[in-house]
Amino acid sequence: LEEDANGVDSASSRISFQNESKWDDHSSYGAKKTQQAWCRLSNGNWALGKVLSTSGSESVLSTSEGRVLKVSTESLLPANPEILNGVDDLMQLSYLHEPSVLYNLQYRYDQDIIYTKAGPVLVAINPFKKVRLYGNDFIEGYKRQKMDKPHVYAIADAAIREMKRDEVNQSIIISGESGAGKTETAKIAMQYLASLGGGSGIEYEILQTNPILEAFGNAKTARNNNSSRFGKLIEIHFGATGRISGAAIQTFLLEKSRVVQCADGERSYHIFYQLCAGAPRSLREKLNLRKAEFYKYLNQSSCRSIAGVDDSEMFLAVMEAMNVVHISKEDQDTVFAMLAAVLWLGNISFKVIDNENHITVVSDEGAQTVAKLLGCTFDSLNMALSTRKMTVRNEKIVQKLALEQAMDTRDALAKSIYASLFEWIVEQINMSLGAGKRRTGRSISILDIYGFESFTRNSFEQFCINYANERLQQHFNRHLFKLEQEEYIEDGIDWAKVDFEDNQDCLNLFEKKPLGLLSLLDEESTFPNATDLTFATKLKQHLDSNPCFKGERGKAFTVSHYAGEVMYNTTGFLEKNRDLLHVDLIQLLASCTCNLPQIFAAKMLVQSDDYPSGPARLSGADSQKLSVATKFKGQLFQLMQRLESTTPHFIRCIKPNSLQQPGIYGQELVLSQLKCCGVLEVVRISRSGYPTRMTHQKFARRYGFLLLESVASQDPLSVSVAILQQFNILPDMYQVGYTKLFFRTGQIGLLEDTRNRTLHGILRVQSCFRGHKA
Ligand code: AOV
Ligand code: MG
Repeated sequence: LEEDANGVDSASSRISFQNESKWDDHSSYGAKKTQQAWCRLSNGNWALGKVLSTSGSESVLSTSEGRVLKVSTESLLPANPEILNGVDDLMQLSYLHEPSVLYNLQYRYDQDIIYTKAGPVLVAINPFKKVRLYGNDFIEGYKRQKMDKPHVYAIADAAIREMKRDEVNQSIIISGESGAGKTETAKIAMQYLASLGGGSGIEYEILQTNPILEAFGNAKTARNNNSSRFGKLIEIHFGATGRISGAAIQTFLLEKSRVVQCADGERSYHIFYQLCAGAPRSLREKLNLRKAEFYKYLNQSSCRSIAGVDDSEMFLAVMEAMNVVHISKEDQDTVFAMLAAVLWLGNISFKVIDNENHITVVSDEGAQTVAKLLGCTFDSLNMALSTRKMTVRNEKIVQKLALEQAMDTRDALAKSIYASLFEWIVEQINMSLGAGKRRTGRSISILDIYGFESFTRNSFEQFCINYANERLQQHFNRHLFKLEQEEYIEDGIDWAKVDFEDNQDCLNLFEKKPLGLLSLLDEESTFPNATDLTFATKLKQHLDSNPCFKGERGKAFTVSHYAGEVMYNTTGFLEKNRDLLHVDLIQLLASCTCNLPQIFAAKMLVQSDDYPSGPARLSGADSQKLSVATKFKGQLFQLMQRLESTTPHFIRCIKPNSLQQPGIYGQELVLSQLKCCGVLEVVRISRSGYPTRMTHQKFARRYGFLLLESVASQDPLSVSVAILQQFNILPDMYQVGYTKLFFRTGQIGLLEDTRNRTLHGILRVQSCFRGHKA
């Protein structure tokens, strides 16, 4: 007999399943009826076993692996009957608690069934291998409603149906940690929507935006070989006939620091390696291209290839995709020239010319190639990288740069060219997709942002990424917990409130004015003498009492995010937030004969004029604009507003292991993800809740014509009640609110079916009539 580390300390005299009520307050399964129970092992995992005996606070359990354990009775949780193994929807579980949910998901995962419903939310567990769940047969199956198992296709299909039925725009919101499968899931959803077709190949164009954006915006990180380093919202537009009429893509904050540096074992953006590996001979010669390892920006990390990925093949795919979205061959060549210019910029070297560490650019192959690719002279490039024009007391002076400053200037130029190039490509894609056209129809948006990240070293990029995830989590909470429950209460129906982890405190930590992380960062960014250390100290001074904040030693601080604690290092925060490009560089770009640098420069000048004044403006710099954090916050607010006007469909991606390997299901890891996004609570709310609701008027209008007997009073409520009676909807299955009717899952389906059948019948009769007359 083994004694488990749980200890035996309860004085209960029966199997009390103490947690039962916490998870499951209206279960009809008595504890004693269940002989099977879950117990937590000392390693944190859960084991299923048969309760052999119980005496006092101790129970003896024989596990399915043949071990016999003595455990505290209190720690036992009742197991679901076998018939419920692997149910499609966690709502169907009789006992809803951590082990039963974990087990159900694992039971399915082991059979490559990676999708499971958690009430209204689709849970998707990353298989890290090809699973046979996609393609035309499946798409057709879901379209014809011959298939009904949980699937991304089912979510996309529901979005289409609801868009048509309610005439409301829809959104598919995909969240999860880095590497959980958001981007793949977004593509699967796009595939389904694209199958609706649109004519003139627009649906194919939409799909072909993926290889382009991934090449330019994704990179290998420690968490994910194909990690999105930007956020993306794609809005697919539908015309009156229900076919695709166009699309628009909005991107958020690209991580541009990666262009000039990345952690060891990580890579810069895929496109650089693809270009080096896959450019045809003529292009190689024109751009003076070398192998990836030749370039400093690419060889500072030891990693240059990704297992199972052929960069040169990918390059062909990207070129083909660019053709599809109507980027001309000429423009493509300019794009590649800009990429080569960025790579060669990294190889530029400096020569110290005096004892004050002032430098000049070495006129070697690197600098000469950059000048040629951008279309400027070596002298003007040298000037822009080695000096800075400044106005001091109304007098224009030229300051010589020291080595450090010059290197930063060179890197700033590389980053800015790349970020502008990314933006420009997105614009070209949008033009091709008809993003600017006036729309009359409806849309479905798919949101795929960078997932929550926590590395050993976290910087400004993780700070922004995790802030975005925090906002998204709130949107999720609002829709699945707050609004849901408020609606019940407002409409006066019986409701026992369900608690959930609100992340408002953490958002306040970021957003509060004047004493929040973002405000303090902006304030510090305006002081010319501020450093990353003064910033860290300031945070500690003002925020230490905030429960979500913890000051750390030196330049670090910790934030308690909904998904866990992350320690940030403030090194580089101020500079990245200011993101200044000195006028010298903008002028250099403007003077280039190559058209892309000119376009980039023009845009930067417009942007700096965009915000002529205002509190957010950063002073002390030559080029004035909003800080990165403030701009990002604004973008996120806009995004949230846009999403608020849509009906959301949520997909939660789960990463079953951190090795990016198939077949490994880490209970602890899965559980922490389920917990932090409140999956269990969502299921609880849905199970006891009423997910379908309709106003009395709408209900009466929609189904009133199905009534077999006329109703004495024609007011919507009476008509509604008559319909409910005629269709024998059980009283348990609905509640009548002041303004709306609330239904449990599945109840409205019967009514919809009858309505559709009846309408079809009427249409057939009508067309018969017409045929007869003709
Ligand atoms: P992410 O978008 O959530 O991470 P991805 O969608 O890039 O994660 O998924 C990571 C990897 O998991 C992919 O490259 C695939 O190899 C694999 N994968 C994910 N979903 C599937 C699926 N349905 N079928 C097969 N393989 C899959 V990040 O962008 O890092 O937050 O920021
Ligand atoms: Mg991604």
